[in-house]
Amino acid sequence: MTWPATVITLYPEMFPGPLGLSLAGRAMGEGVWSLEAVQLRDFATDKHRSVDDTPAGGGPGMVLRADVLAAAIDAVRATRPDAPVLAMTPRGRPLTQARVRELAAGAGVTLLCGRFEGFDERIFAARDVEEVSIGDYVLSGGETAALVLLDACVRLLPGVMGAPSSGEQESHEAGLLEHPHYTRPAVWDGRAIPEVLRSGDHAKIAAWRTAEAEADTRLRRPDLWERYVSARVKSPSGARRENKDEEA
Ligand code: 6GU
Repeated sequence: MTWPATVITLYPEMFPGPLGLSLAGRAMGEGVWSLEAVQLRDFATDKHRSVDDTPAGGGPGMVLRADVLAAAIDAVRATRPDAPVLAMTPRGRPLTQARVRELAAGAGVTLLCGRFEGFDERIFAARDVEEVSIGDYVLSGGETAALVLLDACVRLLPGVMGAPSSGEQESHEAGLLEHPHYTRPAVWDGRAIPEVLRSGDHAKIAAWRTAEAEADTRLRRPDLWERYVSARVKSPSGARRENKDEEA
């Protein structure tokens, strides 16, 4: 079954872009997912095919027209009724690995890419559209954010990642940053690979990796650490390990 992605954009030439290469590109060739870029301008109704207008109340830039956006959304929804519609905007809810997992397990996605100052707010009252941000910085348009979201989803589709289990230990899947990695040579630049990784003791290695992941998360991402610790306290399986943590 193909996971269908549709992107509504003023720059359809930006797609598939990097997603036509590597893992995602191969998966697309195999029919695991599909990508259709739809030109927003095709839904303009006036003779100048305008998609934007000046902001009400004044100010810089231009705003995408709600009527044009609605026509594009309705047209795509007619062919992809089960795919959620997401608008890429720095005003949106921050994208998380949990949401990515849900989207990848669903019926595909329809992504709306903004340019200029943004969308006429009335589109969000008139249509079922989820506003999504990929971080606290401003991009020149939603297209690169759409590529990010699609990359994160596509790699989770069945058969896309080389080893099916390699996703389970990685950063953010368990609410922690992933442990650090090493490979040969055993000594490089006078620096040796941590001895435990050469011990062959798999239980000891697993314990070391968990400890490193926890230490790095606490240091680098106190926000994630806070959530991880409070989730552990609440879950019965984590209660024992939580006591150990309090002693340290
Ligand atoms: Cl989703 N879109 C745009 N235009 N800028 C962003 C963003 C999205 N997320 C962070 N900055």
